[in-house]
Amino acid sequence: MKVLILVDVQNDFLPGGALGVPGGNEVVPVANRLQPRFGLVVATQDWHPKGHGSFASTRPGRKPGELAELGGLPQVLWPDHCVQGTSGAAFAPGLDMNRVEAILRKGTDPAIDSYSGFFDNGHRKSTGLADYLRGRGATDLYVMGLATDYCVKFTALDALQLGFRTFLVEDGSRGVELRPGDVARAVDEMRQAGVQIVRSGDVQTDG
Ligand code: VGL
Ligand code: ZN
Repeated sequence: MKVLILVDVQNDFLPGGALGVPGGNEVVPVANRLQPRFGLVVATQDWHPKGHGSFASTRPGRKPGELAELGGLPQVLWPDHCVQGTSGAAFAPGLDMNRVEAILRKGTDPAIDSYSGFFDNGHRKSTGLADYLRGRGATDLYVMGLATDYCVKFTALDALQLGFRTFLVEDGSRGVELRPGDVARAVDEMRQAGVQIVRSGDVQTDG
């Protein structure tokens, strides 16, 4: 069975948002168009407590974009974003949520970040998403959303490692591009690992 995973299509990742991704709004119509072609649609939601350890604001003198450490791992510092219960953490306006059967919230532990929908960045705790998907008979996972160079990439790489046939919907994803070329490098990394890079127009209806 084919599953569509919508990664972090949230207000704070839209242009003008706290962690605005260029062109981030453009993934919404792609997500809406694709959903009817899938047997199951799930969404991840970046969902940080106030004062999350990834926020530059928690470290005097440090700025967003700088590199630091969190939970013993290298950590990019971000602007405050996707704080639980705020409008910035809400799903993008116009994103059809009616067919979304499960919403997986991540990044809730202040002491470690969680880019992937499957594990925290240290692969210490599972979110339970893989077991849920297996229970539903998932075989092929199509990953798209925000941001290509962070949460989309790590979700796709984990999916592959977990044994799912994994696809990146490239035109349904946009990246932060902290450094120029980050998106192209992320796509290359996924391709080299075995993720199949596809366009939304080429995705066939399931079954
Ligand atoms: C993300 C940075 C921080 C993402 C989430 O959704 O790609 N990026 N938190
Ligand atoms: Zn985050």
